[in-house]
Amino acid sequence: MTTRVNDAFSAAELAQFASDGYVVARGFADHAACAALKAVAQRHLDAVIAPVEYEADTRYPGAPQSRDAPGGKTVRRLLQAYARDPAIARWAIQPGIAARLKQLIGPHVELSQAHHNCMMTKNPSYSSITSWHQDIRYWSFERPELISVWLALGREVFENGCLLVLPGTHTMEFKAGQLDEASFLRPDIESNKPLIRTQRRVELEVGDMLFFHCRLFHAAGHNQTADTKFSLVFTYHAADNRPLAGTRSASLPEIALS
Ligand SMILES: O=C(O)CCC(=O)C(=O)O
Repeated sequence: MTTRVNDAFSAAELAQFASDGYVVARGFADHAACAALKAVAQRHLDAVIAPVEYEADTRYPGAPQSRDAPGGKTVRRLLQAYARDPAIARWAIQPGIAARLKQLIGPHVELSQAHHNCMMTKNPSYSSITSWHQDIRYWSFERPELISVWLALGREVFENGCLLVLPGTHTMEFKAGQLDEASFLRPDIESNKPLIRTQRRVELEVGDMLFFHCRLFHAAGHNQTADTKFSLVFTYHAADNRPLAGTRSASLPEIALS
């Protein structure tokens, strides 16, 4: 697996993560590595290899009402990516990712198999909108300090539903009334509107990798292009930040990075 020679964030990149809650490692993976991972994903998508999440399962705005509705069985995520293929597993725990995560969360890093751990497959014909949310809302760890790493296997732009982020929200406090019953940020509330206007598009080229904090509010739109958008996403935490016993976060063994 070839990654860029400089396997560390610069001081400026670390400062950006601290203030904005995200940073992009541009050109992290070479095109051949991305093509190989995408070929695995395409094979699993074509054969609908379980476990998968269908568009209908998301219940997001614009999603088909049921698996039997038109487009209901469009695959939105190939789940359990780490266990799907040795090439994907090698990708997830490679030294270049470990080195950067150690800079961000400390010397001992683990991958959570319970969260993200998926290949996103945003389909051009049927893709729903993901509203503003923090990933931590359904995760249960001793500390809300996890980082997700999002690899673009193709170009990600507004038109195919790239991620949108609200910079700095990973350190802000929110009142219950600002969120709906599913903990999405309410766009209809006056006090949320200035914050939502601060949104930035995280547009990525093939091989770019986004690192983002689990408290960072983010969203994404439809894929309005002709091609499926493939993104490989894993979540990591410090080894001393344990998943809480009995919760979904503790349902699968952690994978230690060396
Ligand atoms: O629709 C997307 O690509 C965004 C997915 C996302 O935000 C998530 O899974 O947390």
